[in-house]
Amino acid sequence: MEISMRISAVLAQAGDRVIGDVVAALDQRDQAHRRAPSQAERRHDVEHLFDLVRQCLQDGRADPIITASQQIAADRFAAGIDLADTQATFVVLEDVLWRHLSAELAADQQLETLRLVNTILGTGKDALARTYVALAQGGSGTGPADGTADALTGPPGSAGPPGSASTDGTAGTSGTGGTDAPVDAIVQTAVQGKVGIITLDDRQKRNAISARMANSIVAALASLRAQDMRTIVIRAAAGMSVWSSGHDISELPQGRRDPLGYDDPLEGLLRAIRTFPAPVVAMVHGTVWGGALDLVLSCDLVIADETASFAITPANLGLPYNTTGLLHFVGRLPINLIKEMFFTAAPLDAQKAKEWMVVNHLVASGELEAATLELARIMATKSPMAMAVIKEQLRVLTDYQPIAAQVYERLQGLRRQAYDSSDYLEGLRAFAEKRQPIFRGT
Ligand code: KGA
Repeated sequence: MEISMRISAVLAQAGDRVIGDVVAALDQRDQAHRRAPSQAERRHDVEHLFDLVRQCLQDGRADPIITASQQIAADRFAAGIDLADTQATFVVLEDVLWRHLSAELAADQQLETLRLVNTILGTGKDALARTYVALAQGGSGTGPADGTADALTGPPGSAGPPGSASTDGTAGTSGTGGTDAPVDAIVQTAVQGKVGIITLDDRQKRNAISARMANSIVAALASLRAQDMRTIVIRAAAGMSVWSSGHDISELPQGRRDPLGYDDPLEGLLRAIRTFPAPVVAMVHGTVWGGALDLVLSCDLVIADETASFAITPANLGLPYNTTGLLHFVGRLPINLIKEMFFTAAPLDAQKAKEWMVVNHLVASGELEAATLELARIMATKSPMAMAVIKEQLRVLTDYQPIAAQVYERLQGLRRQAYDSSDYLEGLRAFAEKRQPIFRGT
């Protein structure tokens, strides 16, 4: 690995110049392009990729760039950005890195350097493309994302067997075995017969729904759909006492922008679940907070155990919940319960949740998994076409709320006053500072 250390040393010095050159080249490329990211976003992307190359060199493995590329692909795919645009950063960085390195290194080191850089970025591009293809064209996208331990010792682009890239920034596993996720995967997929299982596993943040988490779940759904899964189960990783802490509060806009606009990743996730053409079951062990309750209610069925509780907490943050989100609640629960839950932000315990029909079935902890999988298995044997169309009919019927443009705009205006207020900023600040908010109504 001597050459890797030498390259790393050169890169440690050249970081700013390399990143600047890549950003400039991409800017130029995008001048005539329909949709260019901002300078800050571009710089952030290039820095991220540059750091990944350095990490791979340091570790002597391509795993970091594979995992990250799968995540990048899942995020970009979900955002509707095409593969060529996403690959451009890899291609330009490869070119600029090579120019910088070849100017710094002795002639006898250049061939090996070229091979290493090409292998790392080629492996990343490969994972990117496989993930896009699997998402877009229904490839299986399953299989562990590792198997690449020797990636830097093989020929460029050789890392990983065909089909090894997962489609969701995670590692998917076919069959009944456990998941085989990369170390930092926060969403895992597994398959049992015709039932696809999506596991949320970001313990550090209590499964907060960050953009990364939301996009990974959307990608996991697309991947499981491509594998013709007939029922999906969404669950938290075993041993977690929080099912999900809701929208990642650190990613909410700091005022002057709709915190739950149409393009918010959580909103995209809710739409993906609601329009998924097969039943989606929430299997709930632990507490559910804020937007995660919207997610649970967006699932077709909810099965919970006695540890489950459900809270909707925008009043703790001073956040004006979006109209579409409120409609989800209105379509599902009695209005007096909705009001109590929104106005108190207090968790509804499992027993009450059963009484109010928030959950379909309340079962003992020890039976939760088996009961959920059995119900999912039964649904997976039924006519997929009938179920898909019934689900869509029910969605359209329950979402159907004709509302005059003027009325909607008035509601948006009221919401805007709330998210432009000091109270909203106070709510966010108080959460970050781990204290109670002091709301002044201004
Ligand atoms: N977003 C971002 N970070 C979060 C988070 C969230 N929703 N929830 C928890 N975290 C972070 C928290 O800041 C801490 O970070 C870490 O996760 C562990 O949390 O380690 P750090 O850097 O300090 P904590 O609080 O120590 O864990 P806990 O004692 O086990 O308590 C778990 C709960 C879930 C009870 C607690 O974290 C909590 O109250 N979280 C916020 C729940 C909530 O109100 N969510 C609503 C989010 O808003 C939302 O969805 C919308 C759209 N809404 O309400 O309208």
